[in-house]
Amino acid sequence: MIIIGEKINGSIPRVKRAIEEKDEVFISNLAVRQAEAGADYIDVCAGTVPENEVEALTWLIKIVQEAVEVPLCIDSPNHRAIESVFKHAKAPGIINSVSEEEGKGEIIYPMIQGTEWKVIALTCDNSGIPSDVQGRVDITKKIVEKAQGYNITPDRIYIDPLVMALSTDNNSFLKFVDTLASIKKLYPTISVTSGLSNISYGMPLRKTINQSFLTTAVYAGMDSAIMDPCNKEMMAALLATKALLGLDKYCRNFTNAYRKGKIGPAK
Ligand code: THG
Repeated sequence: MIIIGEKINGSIPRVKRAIEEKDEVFISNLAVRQAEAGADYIDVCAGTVPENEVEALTWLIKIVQEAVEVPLCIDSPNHRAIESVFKHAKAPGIINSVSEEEGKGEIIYPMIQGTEWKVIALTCDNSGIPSDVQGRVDITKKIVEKAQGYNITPDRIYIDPLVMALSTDNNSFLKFVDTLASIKKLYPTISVTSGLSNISYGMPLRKTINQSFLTTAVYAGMDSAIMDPCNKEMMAALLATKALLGLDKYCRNFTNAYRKGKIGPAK
């Protein structure tokens, strides 16, 4: 299970302020805490500031790399911004994200061709996000074919099937699981990832729903999540699920995480 730590995101008010005030200590603490909690990648997202997104992302990348060895996940809806900051990354990480929207792949894929960078690909195109399973599978095929043209193999691709809110589509999760199964049948070495919070939009007890989404999606074969690794209850649920699935010999990982205080009930 690959954990992408989500906490350095300019859409979170406290992080937005830290970016505006160039608060290095605050950002570097977020990086260290997520690395210690078990993040495999540290997501960096400047958030809602298109005018100075490149400047903000460049600064975030610098601070995170000074603080931790964990590789970056460079998060922007703007492929031109990703292209501008890419040179500042010292080690291969993940580009978040590409999609079948016009022109994106043509910038992102050549940039990571011949490197060890991985890429998150969203199942959307210029017409938006298909609500049905087949539409998402069709976009995945186009993504894999286009990436193949730049020698980027499926094992470097994380598909994000963009789970919809359960409150607006009651079959949202079931469609996610179907999409995941179809994609993996077609491309056994591909990975599937997702953010956890879209599923619970518009509902009460969002964290409970997010946690149920995480554990059932892992059972269904999800390989990665963009999540808060410092949320000890969420991490406990994740490690418990791995143990239940026979992926934790003698439950050692679970027990050690508990002893080290990394997992536990909500405080
Ligand atoms: N897919 C991809 N990238 C993404 C998303 C996705 N990037 C952005 C977003 N979705 C994932 N990132 C966040 C970051 C923060 C929060 C939610 C999603 C958030 N954080 C709360 C906070 O820090 O205050 C609380 C988190 C918690 O305790 O669990 O809400 O879907 N490819």
